[in-house]
Amino acid sequence: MSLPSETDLRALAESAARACGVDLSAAAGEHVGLSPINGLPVASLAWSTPDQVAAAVARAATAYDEWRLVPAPVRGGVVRRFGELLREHLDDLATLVTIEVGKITSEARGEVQEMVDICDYAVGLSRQLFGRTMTSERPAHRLMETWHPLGVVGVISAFNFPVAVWSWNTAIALVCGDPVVWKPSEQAPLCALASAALLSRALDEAGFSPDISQVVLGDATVGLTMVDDPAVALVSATGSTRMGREVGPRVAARFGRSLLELGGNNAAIVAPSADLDLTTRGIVFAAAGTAGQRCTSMRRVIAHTSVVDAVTDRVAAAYAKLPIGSPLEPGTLVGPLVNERAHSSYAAAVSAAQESGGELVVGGERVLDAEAAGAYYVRPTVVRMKEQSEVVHTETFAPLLYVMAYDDLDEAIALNNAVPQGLSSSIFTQDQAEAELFMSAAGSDCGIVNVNIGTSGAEIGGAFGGEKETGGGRESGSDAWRAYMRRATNTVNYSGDLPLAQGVTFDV
Ligand code: UN1
Repeated sequence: MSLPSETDLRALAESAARACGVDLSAAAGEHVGLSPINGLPVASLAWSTPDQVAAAVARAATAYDEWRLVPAPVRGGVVRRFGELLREHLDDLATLVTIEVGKITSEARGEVQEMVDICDYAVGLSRQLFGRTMTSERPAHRLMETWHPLGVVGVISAFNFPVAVWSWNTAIALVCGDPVVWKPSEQAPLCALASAALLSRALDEAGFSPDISQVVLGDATVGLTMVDDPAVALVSATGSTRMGREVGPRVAARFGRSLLELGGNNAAIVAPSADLDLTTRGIVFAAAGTAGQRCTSMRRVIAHTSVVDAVTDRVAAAYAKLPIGSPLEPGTLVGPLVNERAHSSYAAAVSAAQESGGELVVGGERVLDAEAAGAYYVRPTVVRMKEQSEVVHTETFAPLLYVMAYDDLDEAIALNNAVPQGLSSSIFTQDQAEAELFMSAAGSDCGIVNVNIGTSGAEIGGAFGGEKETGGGRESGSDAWRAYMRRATNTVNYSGDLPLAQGVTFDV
């Protein structure tokens, strides 16, 4: 299978970006982005200076003064138009996702579909930003809460979902009345400029300020400028636990709000009653899909001793047949790792696993390096572990799956929960009591707990996020919108008298 040339990829990227309305000459600069597909340059763009970041935040703060007063359903109208533009440009954006981060076409299209879906969700939400009314302890009093816009939202997103994660934050933030400043991954500036160009168009058509949605490009220093800016009310950051350890305390130090979506180390328990066909398919998509580069990717299988050999054999057989190669080719299921660093971490983890007693079952090697020395394709890998050693406690962002055995379910749940991360988890079982136990307070400690599906591929309707070193934030559906608003508790007295709460008397 041949990899595309630099000229071909550049031309494809430029035409997709232009179709979305990006002015490439205005964005040009000295920072060269490489496509993971062939390891070659795809675009050279200018990065924002700290002053430009501060200016963008200041403009967003000014825009907030007006945007917060626009009725929420009218704000929803802008998001609805954005969703229409995304539908129209779904293939353009998906092409950019494939070129800049290496996702296979189906997954890249799925990512843009997720943007469309969150827009639909946010439009409905724009008429449902409601608070509660509580019973007051005093006569002729009303106690209620009102939700108001919060302020400027700073979004820091990662390479692996270069557009969807921004859209979850942005669609919700916009209907909540908050302008957004986005610092995308350095790996995916064209994806960001193209998505933001579509949103700018929707804002412009409705006569709203372009400052309601802005993009600042650059590395961590650009993100940290936003993190430290007191005008940024909420910092929503997706990335490594290391990044979150830096961002969380800095935002907290200025009493800002943060929403952190950090590492995962997601396991599936395979019980004796599991349907092994379904289980195998679930494991292979979750562990090898997206070349193991989702924060929800499956990294561990904890299988009952009665089925562990069968599961390992089936997964290994499926892995041996997985088509690896250019994500632009229709049949490919496994694209490249994002860069050389990702490959080094993968190679180091494979060695460490073997050194700690692991047996390499399938994979472990780099492929297509003869064709493109700067592109990092690996064969999805399974290592059978005797125990959950240190390397298994670490998130390696690659298609590397550890398989372990268990005897009783409590032991399996303890293994599931023994890692520092707490994002996603699943159990494959036909036994309802086991499924219920796994979802109960005595079960998985993760933010996502699934039954008979893998760990990845969450729908937008639920709250997305996890516990412990995953950071605790929740984005997307359910009541995650509340993080983007501030709550006011209102007590209204229509009694004509002044009874005090808690029966206090204070006669003057
Ligand atoms: C991520 O990897 O950062 O559940 C987000 C999923 C996707 C989102 C993953 N909907 O796999």
